[in-house]
This record gives sequence, structure tokens and C-alpha cells, in this order.
Amino acid sequence: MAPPDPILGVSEAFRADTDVKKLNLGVGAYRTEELQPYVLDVVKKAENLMLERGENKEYLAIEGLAAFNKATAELLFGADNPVIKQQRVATVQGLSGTGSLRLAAAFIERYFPGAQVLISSPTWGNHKNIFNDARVPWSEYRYYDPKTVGLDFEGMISDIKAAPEGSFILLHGCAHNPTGIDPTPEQWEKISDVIQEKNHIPFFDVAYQGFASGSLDADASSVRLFAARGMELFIAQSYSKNLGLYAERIGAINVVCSSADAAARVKSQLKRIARPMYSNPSCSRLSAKDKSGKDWSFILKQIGMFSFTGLNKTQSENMTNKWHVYLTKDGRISLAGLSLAKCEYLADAIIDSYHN
Ligand code: PLP
Ligand code: TYF
Repeated sequence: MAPPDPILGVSEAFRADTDVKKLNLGVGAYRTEELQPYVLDVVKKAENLMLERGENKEYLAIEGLAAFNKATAELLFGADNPVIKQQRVATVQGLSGTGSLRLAAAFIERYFPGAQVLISSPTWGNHKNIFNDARVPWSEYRYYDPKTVGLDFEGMISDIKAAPEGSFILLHGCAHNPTGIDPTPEQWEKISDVIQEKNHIPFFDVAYQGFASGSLDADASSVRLFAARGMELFIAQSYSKNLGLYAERIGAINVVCSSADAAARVKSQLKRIARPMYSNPSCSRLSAKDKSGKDWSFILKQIGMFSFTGLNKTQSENMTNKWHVYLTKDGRISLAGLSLAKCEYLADAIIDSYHN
């Protein structure tokens, strides 16, 4: 038997629990106050339009829908960005974030033999699986500092410096999963300095554009900073979270190249990889301090969809076994799975699990 996925496996355990008090904070997916999946009004509107127009079910091109590829690159870089004007971006629609990352991983394996990818410690659990399956060697750079519940910036910089020249550096565009801790604009400058000095290739995973600051442009500023420096870079995009399109699998891989000619060639090679793979794409009530004086205010500072509660494995297990609250064993909770009515219950569960 294969082991369950550390995140999606939590949803399976949740489904099997019959307790009425149960709460699923494992997977990052929005719920209504009634704790039902939430479909955005804009998505309902678009679906109605598609029905009215009687859109057909014809195959898309291997690279996906041209209008989507144009829109997704413009959302990422800004329509006036020179990389778009100069046609230096190869964009291919993928199977959401995961599929787009997987396509890029296959591209790296084929055209950068021996190159390794550096991923943050910790990172979204599936990153390791994706590179393992694509046979791309990876190692970790320091990111999270448990002492400060913040960024280990010195560790991050020295690990990126120490990586062999020409490594791929996987970065979360914004709203880092699972920690909710992002570098500051000044720190991004320093990170790009080091990556450029070492001729590394930045590889962004953008799964939360619109989640961090409330501005789509500001959330893409990390990516745009690297593009403005004239660097070549990879960016995977996902619309699972920001449009609530978990099931549709909407996303893209973008490769910023040094010339329009290079971009055309990269795009043709991405299509060559996609075709035999899948052919073509397809829908707290914790107060700042508790009675013991423990400060929980960091939860309010973290951004994005998740909160890294700092609960360890045993404490996380207590949350589930005693309180029927489902979360990943690293103490990460999806705030999108929480309702107002459940906040007090959750606060009681966290305080009990932390102190006992
Ligand atoms: N990357 C990160 C950091 C994520 O948190 C996720 C989860 O949404 C993804 C990529 C990919 O998700 P999806 O394949 O649903 O787009
Ligand atoms: O981190 C999360 O909860 C989301 C959803 O294999 C997810 O990114 C989790 C695991 C997985 C795919 C998506």
C-alpha cells in the first residue's frame, strides 16, 4: 500500500469521522459559514455565459487556450511589461499549479541534465514528489526559523550562495505555503542579487496571487523584480485558490527567455513534453495572549491561506483525536476551512493541545 498524501490524506480521515463537532483545517480550500465548498460569484457568472453561448467541447491546442495564455501572462507580469512586449515569455497552459510544475520539472530534467533544484525548508509537500518523479535532484535551503517563527534570512542566503552554480531556486511568489512568511521587498532584492551572482535560475511557484496583499500586482512584485533584472526564469501559476477552481485544474507554466526566438523554441519543447504526458489541458478567536501568557499574535501577522500554529506532531494529533479538528501534522491549519461559528471551539482546541 502507498502511504496517504500528508495533506489530502487528512481530508480522507475527516470524511470517515462521524463526530458532529468535526472541522477540517487540513486542505487549503474555501468554505462558507456553513462549512460547504464556496463557488465565487464571478465563476458562476462565467459558467452561465459559457452555457448561454453554447461553448463546444473541442480539444484545446497542446499549449492550451491562446486567450487564456495571454491573460495569465499579463496578470503575472503586467500587460505593459517589456518581457511581454518583446515576446520573451513562453506560456503553456498546464494542469493547474501541480501539472505546470511537473511540466517544468520534466523540462529541467531533459534540458539541464544534472542541475539540482533548491526548495525551501519547509515547503508545500508535493514539491518533493514532483521533482522525485521527474528525476530532478533537489535539496533544501533554510527558510523557517522556529525560534522567531519567522524567516531564517541569513540561512536562506548562505544556502543559495553555497549551491552549485546554475541551480534552480524554487521560490514561492507570495504567501509561502505552509509558513505564511514572505521575504520583505528589501530581502527579495538581496535574494535576487545572490541568485544573479551565482547564475542560478529562479523558479517561482505562484499559487496565491491576490492572497497576500489584496493587490494582484503587488503579489506579483517578486516575480516582476527578477524579470526586470533581465534574468531568465520559470513561473508556474495556479488558479485553484484565487478563483476557487480546485476541480477545474487551471494554471500555466511561463518561461521568461532572453529573446523572442528562445521563447518560441522553449514553448515548442514544452509542448513536446506535454503531448505524450496528457496531450492537452482541460475545472480566530485566539486573543493575543491566553491565560498562561502564551502569545498567539503571530497568527494575525502570517499571510495567505494558512497559519503555521507552531503545534508539534503530538499536539496536532491531540487536535484531531480529542477535538476532531483535522490539520496536517506539521501544525498547519487552513484558515479558509474555518467558519466564524467554529472560532471559539478552535481556540479552545489549540490552547488545550498546546498546554497538555
Ligand atoms: N504550489 C503551492 C505552494 C500550493 O500551495 C499549491 C496548492 O494549491 C499548488 C502549488 C498547486 O495546487 P493546484 O495543483 O491545485 O493548482
Ligand atoms: O496545501 C494545500 O492544502 C493545497 C491543496 O497534493 C493541495 O495546496 C494539497 C495537496 C496536494 C494537492 C493540493
